[in-house]
Amino acid sequence: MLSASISEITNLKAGQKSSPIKLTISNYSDIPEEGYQLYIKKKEIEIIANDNAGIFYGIQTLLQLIQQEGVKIPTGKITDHPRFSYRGSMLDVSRHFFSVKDVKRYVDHLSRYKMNMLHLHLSDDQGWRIEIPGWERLTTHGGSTEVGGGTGGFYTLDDYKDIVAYANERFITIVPEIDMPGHTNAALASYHELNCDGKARELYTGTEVGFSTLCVDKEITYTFVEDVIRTITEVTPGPYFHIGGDESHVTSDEDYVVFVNRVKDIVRKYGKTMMGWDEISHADIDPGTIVQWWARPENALRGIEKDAKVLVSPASRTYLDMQYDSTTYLGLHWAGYVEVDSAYLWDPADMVQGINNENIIGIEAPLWTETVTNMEELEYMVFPRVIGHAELGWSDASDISWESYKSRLISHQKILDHYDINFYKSPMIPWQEGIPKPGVKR
Ligand code: NGO
Repeated sequence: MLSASISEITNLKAGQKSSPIKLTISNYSDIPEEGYQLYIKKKEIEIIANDNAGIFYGIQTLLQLIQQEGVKIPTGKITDHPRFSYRGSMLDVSRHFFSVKDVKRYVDHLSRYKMNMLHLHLSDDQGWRIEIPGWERLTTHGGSTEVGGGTGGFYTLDDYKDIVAYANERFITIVPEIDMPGHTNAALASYHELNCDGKARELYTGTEVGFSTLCVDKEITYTFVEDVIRTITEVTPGPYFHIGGDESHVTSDEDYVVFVNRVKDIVRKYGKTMMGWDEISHADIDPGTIVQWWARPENALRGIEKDAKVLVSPASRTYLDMQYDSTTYLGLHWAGYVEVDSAYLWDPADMVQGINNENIIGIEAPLWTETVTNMEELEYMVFPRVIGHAELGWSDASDISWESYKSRLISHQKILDHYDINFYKSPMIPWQEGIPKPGVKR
C-alpha cells in the first residue's frame, strides 16, 4: 500500500491533471527559491512552487507525512522554504573507498532531508580516487590502498558522471574536493616529480595528518594541478571546486599563500567558485570564495573581511565522525563527543560574534572515514545526527526545539526502518521497540 503510493507520487509530472495530486510550477511571488506550498484537501493534494526543486521538496514532505501517518493524512496547508541555500554533507572516500552504489544510497538519504549538496573528498594521503587522463598512476598506484591496507579503489570519469547525474536528479549538487598542498601523499607516491626532492613517497595506510606537501616551487606542480582541475571541472556542472587547503603543516606559511594564490587563478580560469577549509583565508582569496569553517573561527572571520562566504562545519557540532559518547565503537573524539542533542541544538549564526546570517552560505556535516569502512558503519555515524543538521540548514532558528525534534525523531524511526538504515539508538531518545516496518505485514 505504502510503496504503491510512493511510486505513484514520485512518478507524477508537473501539470498532470487527472491525478488527485496536482503539481504546479509558476511564478509565485510569495514563495522563495526552493520553497513550496503544500495543500492537503479532502479530495486533492496540491504542491505549488517556482522551481523543480521546490516541487521535489514538497513531495519529500508529503512522503514523510504518509510514511509517518499512514495513507490517511490530516488536511491542511504547509508553507515552507529553506533558511540557507547550501545544505550538505561531505563524504571522505579517500580514507576508505565507497562504491558508486554506496554513494548513490547516501545521495538518496540526503535528498529525503532536502539537503542539496554532497561534497566528495576525493583525495588524501591514503588514496587518490578519481581518474585523471595523463596521470594514470594516481589511480592505479595512488588509489590502490586505503586506511588499514585494504585494496582501495577509484571512480572512472564515467563513474563520477554517473554519480553527478544521479545526484542531480535528486536536486543534489556534487562538490568535488582535491585536497592540496597537504594531504597529498597518494599523489606524491604516484609521481616522484611532484616531490621537492624528486623522490616518490611510500603509499600510506595510517591515520596521521599534516606530513605531506606538493612542491610549491616546481612548475610541474601547477601543470599537474591544472590538469586535475580541468579534468574534474569539465565533468562537474555545479558551481564549486574545493581545493582542501587544511593542515598543510609541512608547507611554510609563505609557500602556502603562494600556492593557494596560484591555484585560485586556475579554479577561476575553469569557471568555478573556489572553496577550501578555513586555513585558505590566509591567502588573497577572491570575494565570494567559500571558506569552510571547521576549526578556527578567526580564519572564518578573516575570510569575511575578504568578502568570502562561510560554510559552517565546526567539528564539535557537525563532524559525523566524532563519537556520540565514550562507548561509541567507531569514530574519533578529538573535537569532543557529539550526542544527538549537541549535533542539533545550536544556531550556525549564533556561535561566534561576527559570523552572522548574511555571511553564512549554509551548513555542511562532514563524514571523515578513518574508522568507517562500509555503509552500515557510515549510516551508524550519520544517523540520526544528519537529520538534525538538515533541519538546521532548512529551518529558522526560532523553529529549532529539542522537545519537538525528539518526538519527531521517534515517529521518524519508521522511515529509517523502512529504508533499512542502520542508526544509533541514542539513549536520549525514547525509541519505540519492534514497530513493524510500513508495508510489511506481521
Ligand atoms: C580534520 C582533518 C581531516 C581528518 C578529520 C578527522 C579537516 C578539515 N582536516 O578535518 O583530515 O580526517 O579532521 O576528524
